[in-house]
Amino acid sequence: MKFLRKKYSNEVLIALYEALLRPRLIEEKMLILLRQNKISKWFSGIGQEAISVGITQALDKDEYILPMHRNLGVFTGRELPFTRLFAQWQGTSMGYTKGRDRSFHFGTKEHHIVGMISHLGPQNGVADGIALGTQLRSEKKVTVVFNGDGGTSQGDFHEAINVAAVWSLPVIFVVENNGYGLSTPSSEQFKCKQFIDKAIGYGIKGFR
Ligand SMILES: Cc1ncc(C[n+]2csc(CCOP(=O)(O)OP(=O)(O)O)c2C)c(N)n1
Repeated sequence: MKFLRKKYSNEVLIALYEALLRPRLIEEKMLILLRQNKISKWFSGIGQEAISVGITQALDKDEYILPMHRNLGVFTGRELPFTRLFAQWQGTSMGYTKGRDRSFHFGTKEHHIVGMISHLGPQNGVADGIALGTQLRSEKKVTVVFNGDGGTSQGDFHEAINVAAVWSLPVIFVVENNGYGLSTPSSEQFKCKQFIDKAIGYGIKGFR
């Protein structure tokens, strides 16, 4: 097999590989615990982890990330202590939401992660707000907000990108297209060929 190593050293490549492997191993364990009825829910990001991991590794540690329910690589990338992470998923008082939730609806200012808003689209507007703050303080920081392909069908997604474009806010809107909005196939969710085509309409850059 031929790998495209680019300019990266062995150390960097191994560190990236380990960063990729960590969420995968946790997820495999969580899926077993789910089948054993030891945890009550889990949204798998298996196969998508390079997106969370790559983005988190590329950012500075104090740049805000607004992840979704399949972005475990953001949490492991920011090195949240495992004891608290697992307590969160088990819904115990040591978790980030102190037992009020057992999922990914949590954040930690210490690690510059804003907890996902369950209604999906509205978190794009929060990203705009964070980015506006950095812009007003003349900080050279970027804010990254994750979306699933299904979540992009919400009006908030459109409004937030439009505002970010008009105000030139330093936000990266990530769309992870895994072919389904939970269980609704893409064909029932959107008609565009690819999401970056929408960027043209907003007047922003789009990369695939
Ligand atoms: C307004 C609203 N409707 C429904 C839900 C339930 N829900 C949570 S995740 C999700 C799927 C979203 O699909 P997508 O954005 O493609 O993400 P995926 O889970 O497929 O990665 C749904 C419908 C919700 N959280 N909020």
